[in-house]
Parts: sequence; structure tokens; C-alpha cells
Amino acid sequence: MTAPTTHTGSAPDPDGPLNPVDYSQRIPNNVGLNTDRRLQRALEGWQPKFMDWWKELGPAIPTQDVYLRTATAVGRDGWAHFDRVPMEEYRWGIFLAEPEPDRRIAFGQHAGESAWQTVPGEYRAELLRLIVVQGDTEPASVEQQRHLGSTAPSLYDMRNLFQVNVEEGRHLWAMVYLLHAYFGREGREEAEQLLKRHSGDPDSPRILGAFNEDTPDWLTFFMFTYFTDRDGKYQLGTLKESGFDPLARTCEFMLKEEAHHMFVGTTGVQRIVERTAQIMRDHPGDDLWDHGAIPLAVIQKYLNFQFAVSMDLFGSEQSTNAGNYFTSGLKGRWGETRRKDDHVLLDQTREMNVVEDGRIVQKTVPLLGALNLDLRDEYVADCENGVRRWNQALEEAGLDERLALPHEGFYRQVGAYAGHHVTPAGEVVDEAAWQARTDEWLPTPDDRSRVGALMVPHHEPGSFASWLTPPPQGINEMSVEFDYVRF
Ligand code: BYC
Ligand code: FE
Ligand code: FE
Repeated sequence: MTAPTTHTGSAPDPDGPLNPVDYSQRIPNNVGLNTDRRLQRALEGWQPKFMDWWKELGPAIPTQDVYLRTATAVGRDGWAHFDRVPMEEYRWGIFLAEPEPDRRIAFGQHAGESAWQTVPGEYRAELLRLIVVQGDTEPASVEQQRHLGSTAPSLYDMRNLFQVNVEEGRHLWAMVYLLHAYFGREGREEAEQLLKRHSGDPDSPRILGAFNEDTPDWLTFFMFTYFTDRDGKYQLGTLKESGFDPLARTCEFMLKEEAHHMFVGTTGVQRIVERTAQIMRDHPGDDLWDHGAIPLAVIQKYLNFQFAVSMDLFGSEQSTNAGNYFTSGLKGRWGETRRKDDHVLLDQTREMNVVEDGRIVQKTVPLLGALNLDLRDEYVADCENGVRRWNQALEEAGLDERLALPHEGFYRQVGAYAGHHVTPAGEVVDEAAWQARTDEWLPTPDDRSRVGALMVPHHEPGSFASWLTPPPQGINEMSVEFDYVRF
């Protein structure tokens, strides 16, 4: 059995066998928590605070139980178990992916050295910051989504919302474990703060912009899980490459859960577009709202907004932080080990867009300083896939209209485009032109209230709201009509 490392304790044997997931403990885990009393006590001290937070700021609608997935193993074959669970009895736990024997750091100045099993002293502050930023987003999204249950378009969708919520809660546990196990008193203090900052709180907001926005309706929720959870996928993908092995293994397992969040977003938007396409085909020229569906132009505006705030999550295109994280071996690139270059990147350059004299022009910059952009490019390419899929629904309905990602510079608050006005088509315009046309590009108060008016609860098994199609199949081979949530 490997013992977890504490800041004082000894490093686990990275080649040792993986602990099975132990559900007999107060905190389910596969890190041998019961062999480190101090750490166990510290985490058991944090657990009731987490539960208080969940009760206060987790899902607001009271439920009896929910058909949820719980992790039971971290291996390749079969890792999850589905059952009805009262949500406050969900077993949030600490699960790390299996260790890779003799794992080496794959990039930066330490490339080739053994991966770290303890925190390298010289990078302690940077590592702590990365973990805190990651940890902060997880409970933030739960807070943002807490009122959605009461307007769920079906029990199937409500269950998916709650699945995402409990797993984001578990992702918070994942980061809190790292803070407690490896960062001593400072880590414990940061773990407390993760429950004290709140989404949208004017005095103590969440760290990153997108996590302080409202998620008032399900169109926003599906766009959020498509675009913003996908930022999570990409950021976790870079932390999975980290030379700090416990972080890498934690993120690897989180990515496994994240796949379902992507699924919820992709299929959620898809089902909305399908319903819209049906009405457009069968009732050409009609007002979509009159049919209880969402006009394509409004879907596009919500897409524009969520894409832009999610692009901001990648930080500035040019970031010395990002270069330092890479060189230090803390945060790699997406698919680092599959890339065919020297993994050090000292002399390489790339092109990036900047706004100069009211025009978008390219300039050549050192690659190492542009790694946020490198990751963002991977993200954008992935985002295009969903849009293609949604457009297929429009094509199959025989329609000419299409959805599109807006230009990368549209409505940006962070990086090279901040302070400029760029249209979805990629034209730089002045303040007056921007003000005159934003209503075409971003959701207006009227759009939001009309979408809001469609958000009426469908809480009977098999019943679905008018503005989206039912899914082709249920969860875990259950039927679409199954009572996924009971009250
Ligand atoms: N809002 O050098 P720069 C997820 C700050 S989502 C506000 O460009 P860097 C999830 C920045 O902190 C994934 N502030 O930044 C999804 C810095 O501040 P200081 C979350 C921002 O460090 C859905 C300054 O601006 N994980 O998991 O290169 C549901 C200069 O910036 C923003 C991570 O993000 C912003 N958007 O890159 C649930 C991974 N952007 O130092 C969960 C960990 C930047 O001047 N984080 N700033 O005070 C990181 O890797 C990096 O911190 C960032 C920023 C990529 C976020
Ligand atoms: Fe997450
Ligand atoms: Fe997620």
C-alpha cells in the first residue's frame, strides 16, 4: 500500500500498486488516506464545511433521490456505478488515476527527470496558484447552476445537471486533497477560501471572469457545459502533463468525468437546434417563439456570448506566466507527449493576431510566450466540431441557415483584443458602430426574458419541454421516461 505524501511525510512509491477505491472510509479514496492520520483528520475537518457549502449553495430544489453515477474504480474497464442516491449522501471522494511506472517529466528544463512526488520548493508558489485557480472554478459552477433544477426541461436533463454538479463538487475535493496533502498550513487556508469566495459575490468573487456570470436558463447552461466545461477539459489536459505527479494523476481522472459534461453540452444544444429546425421546416416564416421554440438568431447570440467569455479563460495570448509554467515543468501543452518537437521551445516562434491602427494584423512572437494561445487554438478547433454537428441538424431539415463560432476577437475582455470592438465576422469597428449593433450579436434583455419564459418545469417522467427534442436514449441504458429524479 502506498501512503499519501504530506508536506512532512514520505513520498509514495510511484511504482507501487494502486489502492482500490475504499468506500468504507468517511472520505472514499484510493490514496490510502487511513494510513496518514494527520491528513485524514484535516480532510475530515474540511468535510462538514463542504457539506454546509453544498446545502447552502448547491442545488436549490429539494429532491428525495437522483439516479447518479459514482466512481468505483479508476482503471480502464468499468469505473462507475449507477444508483438512486439522496444527493446530500453522495460519496464525494479522492480518486487519482493509476500511477505510471517510472514516469518522467516530458517538457521544459527538467525534461527527462523523474516526475516529482513532492512539491519542488522553487515552484511551490506557482503550483499552489495553479491548483487554487483550478479549484476555484469547480464550486463556482455549482453556485452558478444552483437554481436550474426548478426549471428543468425534463427529469432526464435535471439528472444530468445534478450529475455535473456532484462531479464539480468532487473536482473541488480533488484540488482540496492536493492542497491539504502537499501545501501544509497555507494549503489548508486556501482550501477554506475555496468555500468563501462565491460566484458573483461583489466582495469576494470567484477568480476567473466566466465563473461570475449568471446561468439563469438552460440555454445558457448547455452553452456553458459545451464551451466553458470544454475550457476545463483543455486546462485539465495541460495539468495532466504536469511534472508534479499527484496533480497529473488527479487531473487524468477528472478528465474521465469531464467527458459526460461535454456530452451534456453538445447534445443539449443539439436538441434545441433540432426542435428549432423542425419548426422552421414545418412552419416556414412563423415566429419561433409562438411555437415554444428558440429562434436560431437567439441561439447564435447565446453561443457568441459563451464562446467569448470562455476564450477569456485562456488568459492573455502572450503570457510570461504560461511560459514559466511550461519551462518549470508545471503545465504542459495539450497532447504534450504526442508532439514532435524538442519540448523545450526556446528558439521557436509562431504567428499571432494583434489589433493595430484599427486592423487585425499578424505578428511573429516567441512560441514559449504564446502557450495560452497554443492551447486556445486546440480548444477552438474542438469547438468547431460541435458547431458542425449542430449545423447538420439544420442541413437535414433542408434549411440554409447555419450557426458559426464568432471571430476570436469578438467581445473579449482579456488579451490582445481587449479594449477593441470586433464583430463576430472579425471586423474591427468603432464604439458607435459597436453600440449600434450589439443587439444583433449578444443576448438582449428581451431575448433573455423570452428564453426565461420558456423555462417552465417538466418534472413528470417522460415529459419534455417544447423547446428541445427528447434525447434518443436514456442514461446507463435506462429509458428516456425513467424517473431519474424523485421528489
Ligand atoms: N478572468 O498571464 P495571464 C474548469 C489574470 S475551467 C480574470 O494571461 P495566465 C471548469 C491572471 O490570473 C478551467 N482574470 O494569465 C469549467 C493574471 O493575474 P495576475 C480552470 C484573469 O496565468 C466548467 C493576469 O490576468 N482551470 O475547470 O497565463 C465548470 C495575467 O494573465 C483571467 C485553469 O484555468 C480571466 N478570465 O493564464 C467547472 C487552469 N485570465 O497574476 C470547472 C489553471 C487571466 O496578474 N489556471 N487572468 O494577478 C491557469 O493555467 C492560468 O491561471 C490561466 C491564466 C490560464 C487561467
Ligand atoms: Fe470540473
Ligand atoms: Fe466539468
